[in-house]
Amino acid sequence: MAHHTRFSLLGKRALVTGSSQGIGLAIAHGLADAGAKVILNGRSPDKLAKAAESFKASGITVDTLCFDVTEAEAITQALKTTGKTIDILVNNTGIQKRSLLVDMPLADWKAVIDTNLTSAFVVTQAVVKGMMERKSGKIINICSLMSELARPTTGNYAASKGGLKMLTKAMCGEWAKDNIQINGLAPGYISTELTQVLKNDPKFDTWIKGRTPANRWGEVEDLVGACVFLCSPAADFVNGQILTVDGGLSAVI
Ligand code: NAP
Ligand code: GCO
Repeated sequence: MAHHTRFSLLGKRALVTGSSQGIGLAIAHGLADAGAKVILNGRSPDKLAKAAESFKASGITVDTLCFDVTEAEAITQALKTTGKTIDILVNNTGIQKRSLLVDMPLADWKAVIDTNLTSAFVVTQAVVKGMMERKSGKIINICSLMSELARPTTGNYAASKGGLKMLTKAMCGEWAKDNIQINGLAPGYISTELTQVLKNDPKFDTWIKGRTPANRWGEVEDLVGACVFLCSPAADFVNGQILTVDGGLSAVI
């Protein structure tokens, strides 16, 4: 296979959940640049329209599907409406509701688990049957450094990302035989709206830059190459793995 086709996504259609901003939007751009037709997702039509505009400079037209990943009916309805084949699914949507476990409202626990973990199960269940019929598919679950390491006030989030790591392996166990590759991408600390509150805290900002061997926050672009690789033919024999992109943070103490 020629090198330029090994990493090509030409002829593939990708749905990236939670791609109206941040990591999801950067991944969507990367998949489009590699040749995929892209469907953006989020809960806000205005944010999705703005995100779609950002592709126009490259002459790329993207589709959008506006649904809340915690609403199973909305997911099924949206995918039925589009009727388009999904070859690549990136389960990217994730939120934080930070507080110590001892005082954490049950609603905050449920919201994070539903958005970060259950949604991957529900959206994937709506997409994978087509992949099984076609004997082909790529699923990327956006895990986290917190699939392995916890930090006080993020117990709900760490549990959701640890669960997503194991769901990735479970999906591999059931669908690798159908030529579907399911892998996780685990970012370290990346500068987005989700972490803005941390970056704005001089103490935390200094700590994380010192704790990360690369001595910097990650940028959303730092994740794109790894995601394109996992979505490409180059990764057809990679399955059930979690690829960590964290500037070395999880490798050293
Ligand atoms: P972000 O900037 O807050 O973006 C989150 C995206 O998810 C937005 O597009 C948001 O759009 C969408 N979203 C939120 N709730 C949704 C829902 N219920 N249904 C559909 N879309 C929803 O966050 P990010 O930093 O890019 O994070 C993206 C993923 O990377 C998450 O899974 C996160 O856990 C993971 N991650 C982030 C970091 C980091 O340091 N930033 C590190 C490791 C892993 P709307 O609000 O318009 O719906
Ligand atoms: C936090 C952060 C982390 C990052 C990321 C690290 O509160 O410590 O939000 O959870 O978002 O998941 O990989």
